[in-house]
Amino acid sequence: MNFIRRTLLAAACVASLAPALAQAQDIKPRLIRFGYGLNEQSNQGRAAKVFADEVAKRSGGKMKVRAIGAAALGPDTQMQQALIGGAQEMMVGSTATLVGITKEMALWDTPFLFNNVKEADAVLDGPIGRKVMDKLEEKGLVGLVYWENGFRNLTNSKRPVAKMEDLNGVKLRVMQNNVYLDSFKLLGANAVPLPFSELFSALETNTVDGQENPYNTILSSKFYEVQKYLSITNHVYSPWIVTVSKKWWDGLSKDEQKVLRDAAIASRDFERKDTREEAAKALADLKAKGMQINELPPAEAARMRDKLTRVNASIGTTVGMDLWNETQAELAKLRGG
Ligand code: TK8
Repeated sequence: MNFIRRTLLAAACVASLAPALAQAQDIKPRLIRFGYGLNEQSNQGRAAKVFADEVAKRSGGKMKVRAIGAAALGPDTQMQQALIGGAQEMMVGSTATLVGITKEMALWDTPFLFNNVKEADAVLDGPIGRKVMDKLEEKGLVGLVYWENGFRNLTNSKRPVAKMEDLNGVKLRVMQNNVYLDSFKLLGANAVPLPFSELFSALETNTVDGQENPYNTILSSKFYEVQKYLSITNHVYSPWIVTVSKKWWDGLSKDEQKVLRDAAIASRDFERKDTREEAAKALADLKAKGMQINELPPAEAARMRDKLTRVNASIGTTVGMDLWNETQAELAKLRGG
């Protein structure tokens, strides 16, 4: 008798506790507009969907992410302003377009900063990546995680680029960022800053001859339809960053913020894996689509690298020498130096 009573009591306790626990989570119905620049079929689009699913799952369906791609909410720079003003909740975009807001982001524009994705993950997810991300807060943005855009490579419609001089007179679209502008001017190209959303039509109408982006983007944005030559330069590793409007974020409960942080980490882990799998196959896909692909001879790659070290000095000044030196020291450590 005693045993049965105790069992019933325990069962009743558990039953009354379960809803109490769910309610203990301070989560309100929320609609989150999450903007991005690439199309739904891209690695960015796939990861945005994973983020939306993770937020729904972790909030018991109360927080709803509406992922809006193809720059339908505007190019990166416009969305950043919407986040700062509180008119949009979230976005993912290039760190390069944030440099005008937070100069420390220029660190990630350093040509040849990372030798491989292992180094990129270690620095971006470590204290240096965190420090740079936290700088956004004084400007009205909260950074959650870095996604992988990837190592950037050069395409154009004029000729294969096998040496620096081949860039002479090539009208090359670059991101809206001085490091990119200076880098490609130094290499001899006629660099033109343009938002990504205008890039396909600029290539199609020959307003520009070329551009540079990771294989994944060349594939998902169908640049192969309007670009003949792909030169493997891997000149810089480009991250994306998931950001939140600080105005909006500050009004969320701790539980709601945790849902977004955890979902962002899950989306990052999915995104990097997915991006790397796609990148590993992309070159063959691009070849099959008719692109002519060439590698730079090592001596030419070294010449470009040397030329670009001039940009490094100005990046150091822009981001601050302390941050620059800390990054170099961290990389030396990672490389076993
Ligand atoms: C997408 C961009 C893109 C970037 C660029 O919005 O602009 O070339 O590589 O990924 O952020």
